[in-house]
Amino acid sequence: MAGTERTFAIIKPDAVAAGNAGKIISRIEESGLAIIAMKKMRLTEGQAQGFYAVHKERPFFGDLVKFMTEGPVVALILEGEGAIGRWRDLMGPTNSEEAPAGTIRGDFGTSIERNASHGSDAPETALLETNYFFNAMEIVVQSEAL
Ligand code: 3AN
Repeated sequence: MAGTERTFAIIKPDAVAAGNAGKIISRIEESGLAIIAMKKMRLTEGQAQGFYAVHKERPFFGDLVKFMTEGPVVALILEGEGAIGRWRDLMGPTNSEEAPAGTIRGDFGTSIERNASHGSDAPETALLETNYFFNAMEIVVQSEAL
């Protein structure tokens, strides 16, 4: 069992522009994952390049940065038992053309690039990505009585 985890999620520009952010947020809530931070923002080119730095040698890097900066995104931190895997299951496979109906990428994405959502792939990347987008004061810890 993975235990309580945090993961980092992005609702990408294609999904925000299509008016699907609310539907995706509903799916997160219905899944039982807690949204402990959330903000809408427009990434700069530098911010997108930094976020995807691991892909900088890949042929699709330039297009990916262009796509991620074409309009606003919604960034979130999700918390729950096994949150990293649960969020990746909700999203479905990377390529929206292969993602089954009922998954976020299957229902709201259109291609491998325009795939509606991002999710961290491991605890280390979840922490890195969370810290890249959010500071401690933006996180609302629901599990603690205030
Ligand atoms: P995931 O987001 O499912 O972990 P990664 O880490 O392999 O997928 O890829 C990061 C992002 O880069 C994907 N979300 C996708 O938008 C984009 N990407 C990956 N492979 C390609 C590709 N062959 N062509 C265009 N974009 C790609």
